[in-house]
Amino acid sequence: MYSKITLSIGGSDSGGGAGIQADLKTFMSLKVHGCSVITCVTAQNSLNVIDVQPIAIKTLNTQLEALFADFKINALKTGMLLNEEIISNTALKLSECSIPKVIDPVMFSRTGAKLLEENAINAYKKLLLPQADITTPNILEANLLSNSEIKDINDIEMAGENILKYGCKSVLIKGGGINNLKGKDFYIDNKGNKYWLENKYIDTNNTHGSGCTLSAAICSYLALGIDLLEAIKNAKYYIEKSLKNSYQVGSGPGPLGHLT
Ligand code: PXL
Repeated sequence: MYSKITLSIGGSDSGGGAGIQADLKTFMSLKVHGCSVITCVTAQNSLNVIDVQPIAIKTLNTQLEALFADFKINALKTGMLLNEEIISNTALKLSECSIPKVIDPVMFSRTGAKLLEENAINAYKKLLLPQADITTPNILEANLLSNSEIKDINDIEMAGENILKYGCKSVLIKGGGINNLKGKDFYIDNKGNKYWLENKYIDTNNTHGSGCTLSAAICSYLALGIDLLEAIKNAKYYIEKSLKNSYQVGSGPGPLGHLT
């Protein structure tokens, strides 16, 4: 128990539903030891993101250096990286370690709140996607990474192929942003495999942090030594259970219930 170590590099959600807070809850629930490197601090509740402040680059780097100097990290994920400078510094540090990397290209929350500066998308394409074992965009993020306007299943498959060209080993496009694709995600990898992965759709408004939780769960299962496709299937089932346990705290969408 807790013999494997995971790392989340991302933003703090003061509301406790997404970001680093969701990741640490996921790590604990899946029985790995979670470390965190904070990239930015959001001031948000269940209704709004009110403010975002980046962490100083020196502080970003010293957090990463402290961890890599001592812990044997088994797998890592990135979440909200906010701007080009944070992406390029993170990418440089990550290029020095060869552990499984889950890149959640956080640009928009599922509800459409903007979480990445516009000029930073190229930095994702050039610096982080080539290092990804898997990247997990939602529909809005897949649109930006593939210059498309996804409307249906065919568009998703095309977008997956285009995102793969940036050098990531695999892509999981989350269908949840499209009405008849809830619970369905498209997986494609650089070995020619393509699958639609489907779970039971859980009808709840309390989905805040579901993207963060999915990538943190994939990261946990990879740290535990499970193969990528199995790790994704396990993570999707974990999301299904956490959505069943989700709850409302403020007057907007509530978080997942991570203890399953
Ligand atoms: O769900 C993406 C996300 C990631 N990181 C932080 C967030 C959010 C969404 O609100 O707040 C810190």
